[in-house]
Amino acid sequence: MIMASIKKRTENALKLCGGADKDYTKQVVKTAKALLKMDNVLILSHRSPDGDTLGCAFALCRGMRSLCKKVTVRCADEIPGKYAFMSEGMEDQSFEPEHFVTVDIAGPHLLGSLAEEYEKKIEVCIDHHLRNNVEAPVKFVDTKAAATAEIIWLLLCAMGVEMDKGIASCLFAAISTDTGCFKYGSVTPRTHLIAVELMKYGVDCAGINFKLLDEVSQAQLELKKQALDTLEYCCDNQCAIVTVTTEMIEQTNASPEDLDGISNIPRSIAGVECGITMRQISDGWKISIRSSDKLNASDLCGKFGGGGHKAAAGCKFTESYEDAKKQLVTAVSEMLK
Ligand SMILES: [Mn+2]
Repeated sequence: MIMASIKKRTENALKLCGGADKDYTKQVVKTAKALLKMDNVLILSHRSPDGDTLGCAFALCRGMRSLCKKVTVRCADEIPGKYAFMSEGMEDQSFEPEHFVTVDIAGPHLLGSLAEEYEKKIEVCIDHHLRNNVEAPVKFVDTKAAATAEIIWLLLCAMGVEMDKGIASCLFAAISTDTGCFKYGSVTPRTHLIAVELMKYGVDCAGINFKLLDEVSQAQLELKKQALDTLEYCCDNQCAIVTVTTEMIEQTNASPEDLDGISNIPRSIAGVECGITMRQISDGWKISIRSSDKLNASDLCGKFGGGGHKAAAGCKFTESYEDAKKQLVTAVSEMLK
């Protein structure tokens, strides 16, 4: 009887956002069922948290709490202040977690400092990244979802959670940030149809979009100014590189979230198919790639042990700046041939 209603609710939700085949429906039902069985749940977000991982975590947490479950969210890194609205009004719950769910996490290393504690305990993994290597008995990875939040919306509907403004705001923020305000190639009719459903609950869409996508701090702008001075071109101007050093970060007093947005700059230049941002970290260089259809960013980063999406991916180098750059540029020029 309960199973039948999960299936019915899943079908209704899928109908609202463009439909799906039998296998997909089954996957939603299976994952929703696994979540419904759990109590005392810990939802894990990825390190350097973004709008998607946090929006998913808090939406799922709010939804499962509304079903009278004990649920909380954890992340290895501090949650930037601009996302504070997501957990607003939520009570602290103290309990010993028994079940573990990851959202928007492509691999155990993305748990950051929490990896050791939880990587072997994950029961449900919900994600949309191309190369997902999380080990979990229930894995729902939909690489066609523009944001993991699209999947969370389906799951909450399937679970019979009553949507409210708090949940809808988390999910809208997640989708909007992961799609650059609905402008990336990953956006599908389903992305918009789900946003329509969320807007019905009075989400302050303009406010969220401004806060999360447009607003900059003075430190962020100052850092951007300095980073732009490092801009250089290669591969017949089809590749542009921006560098952010530790010195720049210290000098401008920029926080990790102030780095957001810089990685989109090189790719935004006309004629550039691959934008590279090289950021100095304690043990080397953290690379962010943004690319056009001409180059698969995930494949490029895969060559160096990283990964991500077709148009946005990342990897890390422990080599010197010049070495790292040389390896990257060689790989890019080969891929652009
Ligand atoms: Mn995501």
